[in-house]
Amino acid sequence: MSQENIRNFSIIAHIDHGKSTLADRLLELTNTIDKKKMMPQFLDSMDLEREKGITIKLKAIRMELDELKIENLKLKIPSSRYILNLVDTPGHVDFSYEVSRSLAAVEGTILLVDATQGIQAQTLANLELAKQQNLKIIPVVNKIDSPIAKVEESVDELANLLNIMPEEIIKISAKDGTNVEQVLEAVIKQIPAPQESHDKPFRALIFDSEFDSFKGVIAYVRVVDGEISDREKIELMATDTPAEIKELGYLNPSFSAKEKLSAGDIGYIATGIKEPGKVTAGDTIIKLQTVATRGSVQPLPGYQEPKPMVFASLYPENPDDFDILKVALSKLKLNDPALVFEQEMKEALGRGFNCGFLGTLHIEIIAERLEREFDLDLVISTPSVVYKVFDQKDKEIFIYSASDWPDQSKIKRTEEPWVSLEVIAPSSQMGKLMEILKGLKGNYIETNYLTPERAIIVFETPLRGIIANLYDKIKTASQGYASMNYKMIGYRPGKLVKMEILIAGKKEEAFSRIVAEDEAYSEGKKMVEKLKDVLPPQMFSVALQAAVGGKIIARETIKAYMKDVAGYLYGGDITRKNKLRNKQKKGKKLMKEKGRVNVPTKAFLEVFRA
Ligand SMILES: Nc1nc2c(ncn2[C@@H]2O[C@H](COP(=O)(O)OP(=O)(O)OP(=O)(O)O)[C@@H](O)[C@H]2O)c(=O)[nH]1
Ligand SMILES: [Mg+2]
Repeated sequence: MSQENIRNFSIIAHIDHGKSTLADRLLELTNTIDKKKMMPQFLDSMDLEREKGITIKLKAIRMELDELKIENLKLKIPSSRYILNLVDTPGHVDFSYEVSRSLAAVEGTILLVDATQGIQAQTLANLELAKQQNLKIIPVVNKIDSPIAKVEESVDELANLLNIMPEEIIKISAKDGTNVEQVLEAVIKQIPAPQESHDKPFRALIFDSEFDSFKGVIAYVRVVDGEISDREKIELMATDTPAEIKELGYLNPSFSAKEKLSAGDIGYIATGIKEPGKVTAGDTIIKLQTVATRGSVQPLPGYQEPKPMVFASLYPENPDDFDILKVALSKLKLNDPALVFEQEMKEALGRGFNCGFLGTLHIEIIAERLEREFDLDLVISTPSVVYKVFDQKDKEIFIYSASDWPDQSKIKRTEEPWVSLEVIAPSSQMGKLMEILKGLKGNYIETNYLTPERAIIVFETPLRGIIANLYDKIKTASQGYASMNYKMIGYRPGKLVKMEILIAGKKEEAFSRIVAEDEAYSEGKKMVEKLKDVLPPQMFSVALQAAVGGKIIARETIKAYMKDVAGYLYGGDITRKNKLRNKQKKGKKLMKEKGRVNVPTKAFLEVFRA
């Protein structure tokens, strides 16, 4: 097929504005998925995505339109065959790197705004990303079927933002399908076809990848120039890795093997490479070069490295699982290149990794994926930003994890990262939100108005306060109508101390966190109360304490409980019951001696979410 008839596009929006639901309707209109297999948010294929009701991963899928479908749908476009490559993207801010990688693979994007919500923080942030790529933008207002939709208001807001006429905005219901044909028409009419470049040497951009134990690393690619067949040898430019293609083809939605991929196509290449670290998002795949051709093909621009905002340490609960965790992280990184990790060693915890994430939801998702996909039980430290500590000689040290915090006597002064925070909200909710923002101890900067009804509050504040669940607080206070975004602005002085948690008298390093000196007492109290809630009942009573510089500042106790392990063995064999009870007694004694309380991964996640 000629490149003229290919359209590559993504759907971008704030979280929950209906991207995946619109994708469903497009898949249906183009008969891409068998009706029997169709289900809501079809492209959210990960269990975690379905459970949480959010998209986590970008997802590419190829759709086809032919003359017959065009006639049946009465589409006002030239009758022909078209290939439509759609990339669905996540809306949550923690997964914005997925969005930026998707945008580099396409020529245009649908910008969706939920009419019940209006423009939100990630509408603006993702629009900015699309503009940087010079993409054609198709503005669409969704959820017009909803009784609480403010359709005309949302249309005006969006027209204002894009500086276009309101008539240019398509009004749809992705849920019931109203006007979705118009979106399809706009994609074909307005989004430019990929530029003709068949004759150039083959170059493909890796925008995503995953590990397959049989086919090795599978790279998801956008072919930029030339073409490649399924029997050819390739090389990955960044890591200088040669490979022999095992298979290539399209995604619709499973792997559909083909003989070749050509310029303009979006598809996959199974590389056979077994070392996950050799394949990186943003790298360029070219044909294996000869001595004569080496150096003649230039790499594609690739991606800007994502900047991790929060750091947390991950340790396997069972130290023997360290190697499994190591492999798991590198396999996961293929599928989530925003994750960064570095090996570390802690006295109390053994060998583990200090990992960088884009936000706390990102940590939660990675932890859950490690548990589910690799069957690992983890110990996760409380997430932290990167602090700067100056020693008595005023030498600066970067601190990535609370457990590296020096003894207070060695510290001359401390600094922490600040961000510029933007909260977008209906003007009527400004009061409530200002209350929350004031609690952050930052500086109010200004309020700007998108429209008379919708304002953007700008605040400067320590990043520390944002990762402590500001997102949820803002959502709750505004019944979901406000949203936020933030940018790093640099380091500023702050009086910080390390707070430690003792469980049954023993320091649990993973719960240590850095807090502002004047908040240590309230933070400590909050933390032991939360721990009391989330720790599973123990067989002996357990003291929970918070301490700063060795001084206890808060305390709670979990009362002992007696579990009858033999209770379920009703009737019959009394000797078996006694045996079990004796075993329990022994276990209890052992645990008491060790003074260890088993803290499940879920409890770590619950505590840092508090
Ligand atoms: N009433 C109504 N609800 C809709 C419409 N489109 C989507 N929804 C609902 O909005 C919610 C979010 O839809 P999704 O399609 O998952 O939104 P998304 O933008 O893909 O969300 P993320 O990928 O997590 O950012 C779901 O409950 C949908 O059923 C619509 O046109 N009308
Ligand atoms: Mg989605």
